[in-house]
Parts: sequence; structure tokens; C-alpha cells
Amino acid sequence: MGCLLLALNAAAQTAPFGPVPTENQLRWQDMEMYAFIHYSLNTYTDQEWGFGNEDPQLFNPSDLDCRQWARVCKQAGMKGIIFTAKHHCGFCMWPSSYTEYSVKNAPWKNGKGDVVRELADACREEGLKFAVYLSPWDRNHADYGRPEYVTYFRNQLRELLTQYGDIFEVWFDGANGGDGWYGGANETRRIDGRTYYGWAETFRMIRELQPGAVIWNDGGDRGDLRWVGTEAGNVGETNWSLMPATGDTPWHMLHYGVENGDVWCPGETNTSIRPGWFYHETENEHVKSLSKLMDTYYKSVGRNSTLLLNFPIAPNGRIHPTDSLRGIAFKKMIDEVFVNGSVEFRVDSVEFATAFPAEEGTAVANSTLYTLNFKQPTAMNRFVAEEDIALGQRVKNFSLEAEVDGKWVPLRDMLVENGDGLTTIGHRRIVCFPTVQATKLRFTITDSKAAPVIKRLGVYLAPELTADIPDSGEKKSSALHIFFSSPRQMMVDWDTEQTFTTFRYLPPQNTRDGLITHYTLWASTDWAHWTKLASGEFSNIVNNPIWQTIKFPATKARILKLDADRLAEGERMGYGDVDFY
Ligand code: FUL
Repeated sequence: MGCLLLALNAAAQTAPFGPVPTENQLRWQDMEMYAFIHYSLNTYTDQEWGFGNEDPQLFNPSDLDCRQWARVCKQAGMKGIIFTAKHHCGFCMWPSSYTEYSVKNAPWKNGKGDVVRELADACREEGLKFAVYLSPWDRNHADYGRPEYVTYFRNQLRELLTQYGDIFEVWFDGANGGDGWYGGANETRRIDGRTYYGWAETFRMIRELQPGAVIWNDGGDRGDLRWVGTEAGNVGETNWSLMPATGDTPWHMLHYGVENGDVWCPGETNTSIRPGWFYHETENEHVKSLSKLMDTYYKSVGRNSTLLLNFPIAPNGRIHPTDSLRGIAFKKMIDEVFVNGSVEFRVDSVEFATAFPAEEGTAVANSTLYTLNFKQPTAMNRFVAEEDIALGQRVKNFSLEAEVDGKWVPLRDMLVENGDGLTTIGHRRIVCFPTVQATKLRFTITDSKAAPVIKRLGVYLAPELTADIPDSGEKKSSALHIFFSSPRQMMVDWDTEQTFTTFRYLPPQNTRDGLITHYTLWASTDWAHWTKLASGEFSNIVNNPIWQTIKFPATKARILKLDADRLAEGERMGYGDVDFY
């Protein structure tokens, strides 16, 4: 619903201005929401990142049902699915001819199964598009870090792009190198992400084999779309679909785009319906609440981005019922707002500015004003505007006012902390404001790179949502006796001996300062003799600072000691919470 305005843009220029999307990018942007599915050996080892030596024998789901995944995703409003064909551990979910580390050596279906095939077929049956995630980093492969691996990687990509029908997106990953098994070498390997993979050639191969696909990237060589710099589920309220054609992409470029960028490279907001990307039983109580999912929707689709929402697969081979119900409730709520909550209005007047430049580089003097009229005072709390992005992204700033009891009241985006948040529009901008009873709305484009071409306006009344289920279990372990023997060493004393099998660490939230990336864990019964329980790297902790779980053989101890071997930033270790049992 809403009001189509193209015909009203009489004064607007209809020639493209600046970089514009390709047909692939336009089609992709119109998908708005699609699902990620994370499933691999990690599902059976309770990890986020596998080391690369996990046993393929672990892969034997009792009830793997790709049709259930596709049905749930469709009912959750997703238009397609991107599947982790290979995650960092290197285990292939299809029987690749180039490695033994795949489903062909797993007990599932006696090694005759192919999860990529089953999911591609299920997507087609449900009318969903299908896409693949292929991790460039491979902690299993002996050649990782050498040129031979790049050939292997391309060979695998060729299999995925030629054997499973149309692929709508090719998702790579920014995590590149670190410690791993690497064919038994068990060492740390660093690569230069800008040069090692030879992306230009890989991109050429994708264009040739899947001309309809869009390519993901997070910097370096530009693909067709960009990561938005966080996995928390939001992009900047200012969000340009433009980037510089070459050069590095610091965080603010990923998050906000670049106003004067010279290529079209829109943002894709990726996040998980649970804290982790892979399934962990301990997170069953922490599936995101409906209000959190709606917040994510407004901060992605409502900010000129797409939303890539992850559903992890549980060990039995299905999406957990809590996640599927929450996903379906999410789609119902979107419809409740944007279908049932639609408020009727008439566009009373449109005043086009004449001073907008027709050519790039000319200054902008005037504004364009739309007045929306409601028959009587009407309750509303959401406003939608869309630019015709086929002609480029133009609007830099706008204002919104409501006529309430005969007075004009300025409205602001209540999901933004600083300022009114009314900057870029692009494919779609949704402004959330507290409910007002208005007779008119005034939407003014106050600054624009060229004469704006607004395609659609909409006004809606959304139900108020209260937080139903908390997002994450942040409890302080105040009962523990915690000491710090140095800024990087934490000790916990239980007074009496206990048996431990698990250590959990919740990093500090909303800051990288003190966040532990590498740790060593020790146990003692007497403060004098220490046994090493575990050491390593917390997976993906900087991008996704959720609870980390470390399991070790059952050990009797009185005191546990945690060394922060490396921090993301700062000098002193920090924590949101810790847990041992
Ligand atoms: C990250 C990876 O390291 C995570 O495991 C996950 O796959 C996420 C989507 O991308 O960078």
C-alpha cells in the first residue's frame, strides 16, 4: 500500500544521476529479506569456528529435512536462502571432487548425501532463490596460504556454480587466516587478504558461470554489495549505496557508504536470529525477541539495506521450533504494520524546487515539499519514502512534520540516538516516531545531490511492542570469588574442590576494549601446581561478542586461572560475565 508518486515527479529529471545499480543489483535489492543457513560439523561440536580436524563421522543427522528449512524461511518472509556450503573448518556439505573432507565420508546417507543439492531443490520447490557461502579461509586444507589453495578454492566454486542451478549471490567471508589444522601442520598462517586470493579473476569466473549473481565483499576488490561492518543487525541511518571504486574500506565506509563514491555498492545487513551463527543448545532461551527482530528490520530494510537473517540448523537436521515460530511471527508483524496498519492519505500538494541541478556538481538551493492530508485526525507512527534508485541515489537530508491540533510538530527517528536521523532515503527509508494524531504530514527534501525522484510514500500505524524475551543472558556471576593477579590474569577460587568440564566467557558489550581474543585456562588444587585445561582463540568474538563456550575433559580443581593472551584493544582484560561448571 502507500502512495505511488512517480507520475507526480513532473519536474524531476528522469536521466540517471551518478552511479546507478545494475539489473542484478536492482533485482537483489528488491528481495529485501533472505535467509542465511549455518550448518556444518560445528553443529556437532558446539563451536562457532571449527579448527579443521573435526571428524566427518560426527555428521549423521537423524532427521535432516531441507524442505522444512525452506518452508520455515518462506513463511518468515525470506525470498531466498544462502547456505554455508563450506565454513572455515573446510568441511564440504556437498561431495566435492577436490577433497575427502566432505559429506561423502560421513555416515549420513552412507556417504551418498549432498546437502547443497537437497537445499537447492527444496528452494526451487518453495519458489525461493538459492545462493552459496564458500569460506575463503580453510583451516583443514594443507595448502592454505600457498598458491595451490587458490586453485582448489576456485575449483570448488566452479562446482557450486555449475551443478546446482541458478545462484543469486556468492557470499565470501572476511575471516582470513589464523591458526588451524592445515593438513596436520597445526600452525598459524597469515595471508594478505588483498592479494592472496586474486579476487579479480574469481569475480570474472562468477560473471561467466552465473551472470545473474551478485558478489559479496567487505573491502578490497569491489563486488556488487558490501558488508555493513557489524553482525549486530544494523546499518547507519545515513546509508549511501555508493563506494569508492578502489582502496581500503574502513568501518565507517562499510557502515554508512560514501556520499560521493563512484561505484554502486549497496549494504547487506547480516545477523543471526540467535546470538551465534551455529546452533548451540545453551542459546535456546536466547532466540531474538519479536521487538528485537522488528528493530533489526527498521535498521536494515528501513535504512536502504537488505536483511540477511540467519537460521542455524539443530543437530537433528532441522530449524529449532523456537526459531521457526519467531521467524514466522516476525513476518506476521511486518504485515501487521505494513499491510494492515496502512493509513490512507491524499497528497495535497507537491512543490517542486526548480533550482536542483540537472548536472552533477551544481549547487542545490531549493527544497521539494510534499503535503499529505488525512481526512480527520489520524493515529500514525511510521513514515516510508522510497527513491527511484534506478536513477541513482540523490536525497541527502529531509524533514518530517505533523500537524497536530493545528500546530506543526517536528518528528524525528526515535531509533537514532543523535540528531533527527532524517538523512538518506535510497531504496526505502522507514522513519519510526512516537504515535501522533495528525491531520497532515509535511515531508520536505531539504538537500539533495540532484532533483529527487521519489517513487512511493507511505504512512502506517504499528502496534506498540514490548520486549517479550530477553536477547542475551547477561547475568553477573557475583557469587564467584574473582581475583585479578595482573591486568591480564583472572583467578576464581571455590574454596573446595569441584569437577569442571566447561568455561564460558561473555565479553564486554559495546566495546572492544579489554575483549579477550586469545586465552589460556589453568586449574589448580593448591595455588602452586597448575594444569593447562585449554588454550586458543575465541571464534569471531570481535564481530559478534556473544557467550563463548570452552569444553575440556572433566577436571577436579579448586582454583581456575584465565590468562588473556591477546586483547582486541586496550591493556586490561574485560568481561561481561564468566561462568564455570
Ligand atoms: C563471519 C564468520 O566468521 C562467522 O562464522 C559467520 O559465518 C558470519 C556470517 O561471518 O565473519
